[in-house]
Amino acid sequence: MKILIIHGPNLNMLGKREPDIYGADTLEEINSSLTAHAKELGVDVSFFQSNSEGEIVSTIQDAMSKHDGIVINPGAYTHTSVAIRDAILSSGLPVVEVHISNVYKREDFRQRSFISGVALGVISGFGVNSYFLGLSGLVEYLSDHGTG
Ligand code: CA2
Repeated sequence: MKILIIHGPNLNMLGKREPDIYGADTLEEINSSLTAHAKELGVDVSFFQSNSEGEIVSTIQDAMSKHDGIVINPGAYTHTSVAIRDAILSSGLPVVEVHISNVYKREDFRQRSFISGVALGVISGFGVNSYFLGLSGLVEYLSDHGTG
């Protein structure tokens, strides 16, 4: 089972700014813990981070032929991107949307997601643990429903 984990804009700054909201771990540390977690689950994970909407769209398109599912933190594009939503929908892949912060406790503009309506599920507010919960949930879903 091959899972792609996508980190959207500004998440390359994790651990370097705003630790009160987004935690103290760097993206590299999070990815290496996720790799260890994936090994325990018996699945392969690969990672992609971009600050560019178009690169994220192209990566989702490419994932169709290479991966069985996606865990994505779309960052601020969550609240703006019809293009990422359309790419997820046309990929046909199961996608779990994750957020480090609880977006429903924050500003009004963060409470609209263009992604949630095409996602398998959404996890928000558990800190970086949201990624681990999202990965576990996706792997369990694929084990039960097949990788297609
Ligand atoms: O809570 C999340 O995971 C978000 O997706 C994070 C986005 C925000 O726009 C969403 O509403 C919720 C922002 C990511 C910014 O990441 C930073 C990390 C460290 C330092 C500065 C920014």
